[in-house]
Amino acid sequence: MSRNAESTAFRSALEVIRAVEPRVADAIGAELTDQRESLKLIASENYASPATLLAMGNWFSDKYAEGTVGRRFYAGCQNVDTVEALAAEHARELFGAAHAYVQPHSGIDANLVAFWAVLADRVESPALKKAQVRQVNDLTEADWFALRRELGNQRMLGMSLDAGGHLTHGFRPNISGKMFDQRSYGTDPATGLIDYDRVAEAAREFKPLILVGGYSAYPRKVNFRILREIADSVGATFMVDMAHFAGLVAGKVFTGDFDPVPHAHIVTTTTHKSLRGPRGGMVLCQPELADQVDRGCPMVLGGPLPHVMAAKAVALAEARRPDFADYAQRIVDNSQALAEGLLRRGAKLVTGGTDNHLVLIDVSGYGLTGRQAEQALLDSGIVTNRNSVPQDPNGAWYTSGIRIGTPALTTRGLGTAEMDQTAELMHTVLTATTAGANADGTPSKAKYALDPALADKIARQATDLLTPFPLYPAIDLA
Ligand code: DSN
Repeated sequence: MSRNAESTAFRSALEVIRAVEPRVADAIGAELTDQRESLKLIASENYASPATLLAMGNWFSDKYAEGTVGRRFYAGCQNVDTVEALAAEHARELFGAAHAYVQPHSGIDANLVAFWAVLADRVESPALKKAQVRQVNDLTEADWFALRRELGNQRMLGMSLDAGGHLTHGFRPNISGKMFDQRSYGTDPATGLIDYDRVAEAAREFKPLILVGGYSAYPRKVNFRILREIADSVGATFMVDMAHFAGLVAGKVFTGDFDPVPHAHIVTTTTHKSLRGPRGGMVLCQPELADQVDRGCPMVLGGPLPHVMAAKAVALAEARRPDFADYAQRIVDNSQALAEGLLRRGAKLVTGGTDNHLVLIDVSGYGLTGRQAEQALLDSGIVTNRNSVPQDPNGAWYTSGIRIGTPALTTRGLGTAEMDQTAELMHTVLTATTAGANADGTPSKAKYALDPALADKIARQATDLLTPFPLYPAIDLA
């Protein structure tokens, strides 16, 4: 394929769009410029390949395909069957999973599918059994009442939000926190690490139906063998949400006890973070949960997105190539180099470092809230996001942390030397930023002061750092 093919494809697409609504074409072009120019350190973002992006922009988007491969509620799904089956096959092979379901539109959707599957599999209910075999019309009012009471009174144990857990693991701003009676396990206040004895103790006391492993802001490996043993000891189903680190599992950086797939009954993920695919979700599971998982649509999901499943198939095929393992290892090398660069300059890091793709800086060490730090860094061309730290005194809105990650910059080709320079830029901004005050003189958690000339200088240095590593080098829209 000529390098020109990518430019031609995207230029032509924009020309077609521009003829209808030029402002959309302009926004798409502007987004490429912004992404090219900013130092993207958001731990959950990446850059999908041109092939993955192009697989989404076509007439697969026009097709309804409720149901699953070979068992659809619509006619004419033979080509959707092809891409869905391919994506599932690549997923099973890549992760060594017994079953893969590639329809979820996002990580939240994937988790909802998993919750449904576990409830349906585990909750003993004659009414549910009737509903499963589609004798829905035979259900009495008393059956419906029993069904709602039984499904709605189950327990979930997951990692606490401020220790790095995710909203969908039973927290109130998400439906999971309203569906389940939830309790969480935190981390050891001294080390910031998961204390598996405490998890076991909480499981013994609480007896959850589902034990959830996985995180969105924990900078360390998790021992899934131990969590499975804990789940087994209390009869819980063990679910892992590997959305953040799926790329590290795919690239065999996390193996053995640290690979969730052989240990969990059910694993959920997004496809767009370290896995570097299109925006979407996926569920992997043991054979006994497969039937329930495949009911995801229409049980909890809207119609599948065949164009995105096509892109998942492309991205998963890419992740099966040997160079993806090299990419995954470089993500972690870069993350550790970034952590070391920050530590050497005096930053305070949750757990004192990292062994995955992310680093969590406790910016209270700079006298700032997460919100002040996030904005000051953004002013300086460095895109990060604020995040709670364990026992965060500033809550989930202002926070005391900045979460950074290396999947995106690693895709661009930056290496450990550039990570050290990134640490220098971040430390310079954070040191030069001061917390502001409210009109009445009380300390503000949002206002801050940073010399605009310094912010501009850092932004220029960030752009210079990126210049040798062009994003989508083969794409020229000019
Ligand atoms: N929004 C994702 C993240 O940034 O971690 C998870 O939902």
